[in-house]
Amino acid sequence: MKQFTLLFFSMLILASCNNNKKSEHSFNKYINTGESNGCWINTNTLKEGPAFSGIISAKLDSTVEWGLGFRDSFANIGNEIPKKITANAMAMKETDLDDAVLVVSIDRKDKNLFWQGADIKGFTPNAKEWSKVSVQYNLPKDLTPSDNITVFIWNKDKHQLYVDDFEVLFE
Ligand SMILES: [Ca+2]
Repeated sequence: MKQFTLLFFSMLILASCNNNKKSEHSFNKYINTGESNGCWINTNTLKEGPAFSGIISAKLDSTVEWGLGFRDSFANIGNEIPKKITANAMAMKETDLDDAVLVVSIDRKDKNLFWQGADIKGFTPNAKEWSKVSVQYNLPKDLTPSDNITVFIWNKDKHQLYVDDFEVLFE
């Protein structure tokens, strides 16, 4: 029993980067509620404060240009190359000045293969209210397992913004 338990926990550790439910197409599902981390970048922006879920969200302000994001290779994301990505997040801007961008970028070593940015202000009509930001893109057809995909908030004008329940879904 003890050996079985050890094996089980070893498997959990191996799967730690992929700790979310598998979808029907065998792609992993990634959600960052601020309360826990996975394959996420810029998690130093996670702070206690205004939050859509729990007590933690990602806080972007005049000191933070690169906000919470997700980064991994397609080899880790699923057992085939996905055709489509959906990124969802809850966002709350502090003022109407907000001009941050939800970016989806794919790189092969030093070369950028794909870049799409969606202005968050288009999804957040009112300051100090949580709104859903959602984008969906078809991915290029010639991707390889070693290509990396990054999905992140680019706070290009460095205004104050909170982001919570960041989801990255592949299909
Ligand atoms: Ca949260």
